[in-house]
Amino acid sequence: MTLVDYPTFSESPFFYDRRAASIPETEDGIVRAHSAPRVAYCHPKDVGNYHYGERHPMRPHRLELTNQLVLGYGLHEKMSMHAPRRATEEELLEFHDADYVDFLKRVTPKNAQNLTRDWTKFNVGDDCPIFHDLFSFCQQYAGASLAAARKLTAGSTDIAINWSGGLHHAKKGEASGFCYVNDIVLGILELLRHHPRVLYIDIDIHHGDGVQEAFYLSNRVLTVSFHKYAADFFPGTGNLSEIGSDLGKYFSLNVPLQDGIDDESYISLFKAVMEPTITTFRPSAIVLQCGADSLGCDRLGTFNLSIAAHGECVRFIKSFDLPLLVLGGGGYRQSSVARCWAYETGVLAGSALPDELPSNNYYEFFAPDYKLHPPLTGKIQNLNTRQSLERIRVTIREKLRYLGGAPSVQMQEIPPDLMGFLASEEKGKEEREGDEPDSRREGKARAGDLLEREMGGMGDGMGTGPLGGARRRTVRI
Ligand code: V1D
Ligand code: CA
Repeated sequence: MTLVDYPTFSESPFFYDRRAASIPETEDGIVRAHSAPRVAYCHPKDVGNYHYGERHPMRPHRLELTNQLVLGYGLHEKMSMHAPRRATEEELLEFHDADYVDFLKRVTPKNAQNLTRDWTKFNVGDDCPIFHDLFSFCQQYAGASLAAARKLTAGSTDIAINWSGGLHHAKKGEASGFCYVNDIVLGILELLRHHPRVLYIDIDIHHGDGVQEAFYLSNRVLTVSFHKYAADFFPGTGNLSEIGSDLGKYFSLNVPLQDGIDDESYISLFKAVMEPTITTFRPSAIVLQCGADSLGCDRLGTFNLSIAAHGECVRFIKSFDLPLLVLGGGGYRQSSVARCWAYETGVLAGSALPDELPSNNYYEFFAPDYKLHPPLTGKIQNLNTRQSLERIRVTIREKLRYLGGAPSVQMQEIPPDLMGFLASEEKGKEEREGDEPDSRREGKARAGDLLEREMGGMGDGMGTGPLGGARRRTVRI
C-alpha cells in the first residue's frame, strides 16, 4: 500500500489520532476514562546534587526541592514515577558534534586549564562552567527527556514531565547560557520518529534560541518562544522578524516582550497566539518548556508573572489533549521554581493542591509564609503597552495566515499500519531500556530509520534529504 492512499493533512477533517483509533484499553483490559490523561514523571536520581559553583545563579538543587513538594503533596499517587537511565554518548550524538561530546566527556575542573583552546571553541567559562561530574549531569537530564519522549511515542503515557530538562540554549557544537546538551532537541527528534509535526513552546524569559536554530529550516517543527527582548538581555535573539528559512519559513514564531509584563496581558497574549497556532499547524505532539525565570521576583528575570498565571499557560496547552512533553528550564529563586513546578505537576496530574505547603526535608526554604502561592512583592514597572502587545498579536496572526497557506504543511500523515508497527517497536524498546537500574541494552535498528525510508522521496518535508544543507547548525530530519 502506498502512502498516497491516506488522506493528506489538507484533506482530512481532523488529524489521525492513533489514540482515538485504538481500543481505549490498558494492557490489563481495563477501559480508561477519556478525561484523565496518564502522566509519567521522570526524575533522574541525584540530579539535584550537582553544583555549577558558588557564584553561579543556576542551582540544580531546585530540582530536589521540586521533587520534595511533588512527593509531599502526594502527587506520586497520581502519576507513574520514573528514574530514567543516563543518555548514552550515541544518543547525544543524534544532535551534537562528536568533538563537542568528547570534550564534555573528558573535561574536568582539574584538566580544564590545559584545554584553553577548547574553552573558546566550546564556549565554556563563566556562564557554562566546568564542574565536577558535568558529563554525568548532562547524561542525566538528557536521558530523562529522551525517556519521557519515548513514553509518549510508545503510547504508554499521555503527558511526560522532566523538570531537570528544558536546557534550550545548547547548540550542536557548543554550550550556551548554562546549557550544555540540548535535551529538548533530542526529545523532539525522538518524537519526530512517529509524529509528523511537533510544536515547541517556550515560556522561559529567555529566547529559546538553541531549539529555534536546530529546526530553523524545518516545517515539521514549529517553535514559539515568549521572552524578554531588550538590549543586553541574553541571548539577544528572538525578534518578531525571525520566522524561519527555506522549508521552515513561517515555522519559527517569536513573541518579544519588555520588562514587567503582568498576568492578564501575558495569559491573554499567550492564548491569542497559541490557539490559532495549534489549529493552523495541527501538531501531533507538543513540547512545552516551562522556564520559571518568567515568574515575578526571579533573580535574573524581570517579568511579574504569578505561579497561577505561569500554570494557566500549562493548563491551556494541556486542554488540547495532545501527547505532551513538559520540561523545566531557567528559574533562579529556588523556592519559587519548586512551588511553580510542583503546582504545574498538580495541574497536569489533575490535582488541586492546598495552598499550605506539605512538610518536607527543605521546609525552611519556603519561609516565611510556607504557602504554594505567596503574594508577589516588589513588582517591576510594566513597559509593555496595550499597543505594543496588540502589534505583536496582529503580526503573529498574519504570519500564521502564511503558514496555513504554505504548501509544505500539506504533509502526509503516518499511515495507521505503519503507526501500529512503530508503536509496538517503541513499546518494546521502552521496556528494554527501562528505568535505572534495569538493563541498558540498546536497539540497533531504529523505528526512525524505517520511517525515513518509508517517507523518503515524497518531497513533503518528511524525506531523507538533509534539510540542514544550507545551515550546518540545523539537524537532519
Ligand atoms: F549572573 C551570573 C553570575 C555568574 C555566572 C553567570 C551569570 C549570568 C547572568 N546572566 N549570566 C547571564 C547570561 N549571560 C550573559 C552573558 C554575558 N555575555 C556577554 C553573555 O548575559 C546567561 C543567561 C542564561 C539564561 C539561561 C536560561 O534561564 O534561559 C535557561 N534555560 O534553561 C536553562 C537555563
Ligand atoms: Ca522563552
